Amino acid sequence: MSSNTPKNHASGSKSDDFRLSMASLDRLPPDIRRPAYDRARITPGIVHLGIGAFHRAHQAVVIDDLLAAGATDWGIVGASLRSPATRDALAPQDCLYTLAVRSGAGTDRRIIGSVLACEVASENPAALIARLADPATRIVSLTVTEKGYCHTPQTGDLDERHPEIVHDVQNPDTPRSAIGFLVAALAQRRKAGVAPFTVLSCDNLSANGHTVGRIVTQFAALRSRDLATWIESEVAFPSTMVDRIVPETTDIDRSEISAALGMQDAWPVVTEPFTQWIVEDRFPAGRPDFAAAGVQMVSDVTPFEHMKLRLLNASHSALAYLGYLAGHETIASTMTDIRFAALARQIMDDAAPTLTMPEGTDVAAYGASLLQRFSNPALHHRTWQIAMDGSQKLPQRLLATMADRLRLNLPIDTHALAVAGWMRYVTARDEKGRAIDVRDPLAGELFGIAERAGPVAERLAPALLEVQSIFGALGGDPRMRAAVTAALTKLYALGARQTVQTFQPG
Ligand code: CS2
Repeated sequence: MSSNTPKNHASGSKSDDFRLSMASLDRLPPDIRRPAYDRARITPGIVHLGIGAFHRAHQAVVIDDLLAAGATDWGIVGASLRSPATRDALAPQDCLYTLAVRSGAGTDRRIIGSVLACEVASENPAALIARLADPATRIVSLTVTEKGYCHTPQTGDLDERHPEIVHDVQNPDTPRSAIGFLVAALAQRRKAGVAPFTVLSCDNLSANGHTVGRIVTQFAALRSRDLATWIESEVAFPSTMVDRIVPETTDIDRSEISAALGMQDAWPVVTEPFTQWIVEDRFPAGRPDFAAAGVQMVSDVTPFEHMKLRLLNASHSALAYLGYLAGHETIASTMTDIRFAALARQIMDDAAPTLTMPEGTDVAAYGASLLQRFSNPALHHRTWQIAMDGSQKLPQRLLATMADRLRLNLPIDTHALAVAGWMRYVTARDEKGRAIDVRDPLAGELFGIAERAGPVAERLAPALLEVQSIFGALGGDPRMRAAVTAALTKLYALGARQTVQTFQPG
């Protein structure tokens, strides 16, 4: 993301003397925690694809905790698929960076040392494949966002017509997609008689392990049936539920953190105190003792993943679309309007009857804690950021709950309002007629539909509901059409703020 790219810091310039690095660690203020372990002795057991802010505030922190406790000697090699920005920011600082944990009570800053190197896949695909194929690599984890899986969100199947997949099938040794890299490396390991790595998806997809396993196998089958069969029987794809709110780092964050360090950090990450990671315990190639850092190891993550997607991410998306339309820049600002907070709570309450949780899970308490987290005034989490890629997010966040509620004969109007908010948003014009910068792989298609339908709910809602890759059969359900059209009609008539303020769930 260009807005997130730090300004270039030419190496050798004077400011590098004051740059965070191994050499400058002992000049940090004494209250800032730093890696208290010998980084030279760490081996690269984990390769992470998609080394963005989320990974660096979540999994990399878990590994840093384990290294500090002497519970592992595995570190992380991070790779960006395309952009050199993270590597360019982190390489001159020996991949060290600051984790700033912010709450109303203040900020806690700490230096993370678990990332050993950063690579850029597009610059040298063969080098990354070799790294993945290296027997030292035992886990390949991913945060490539929903769209990075090149699948059809509604069905969870590989999208064989996706341009990157088409490219990667034709050029298996110089892939572009994460899926292409995984399969290229697995094929090399198989050929060399090396046991496969475990694939660990850390994205907000439902059944993320199962889903990535299916996509990888389907892609491999386009190359060779034998390879697909080997992957199916030999490779473990444990599912995980990841949770930590990590807004994009801004230039203001960079300056504030660099000032506190007394030296420059080109790409710190900013987050909340809460963090959670629930992982299915299937790692035939071995793993660090994740539980020693508070990770919950379970045999089936599905119920927790559903709870998180349908409570946290669903209400996040609802707040993002409707909050943006109502003129709120951040989630915390949206939450200051008690009617928006009530809507978020209603989304969660409506999801609850669709969940089957292990005994002892307090869904209501979880929901209450989410409302608190969303209200954290110290996090500048933009509604625009969460609104991104709605076509990839809606199915698992909102639509699955709606389908379940319809099966249970329950009303769906709260979720319908959120979906209508998304529809209004993807027209790319806000309520004052200003352009919205819609970021979504389907933005062009959605905009075309909106242009043809015009700002008329009775035409726009059914037209968008016909997009199969998002809505599937649900889009054709008359109850769905009626509820979403009614909500969109209100949004056009009253605007988002008033619609939410007068909303009464059915
Ligand atoms: C957010 C998530 O950007 C989004 O779509 O809903 O990134 C959310 O902050 C995380 O899933 C929280 O764990």
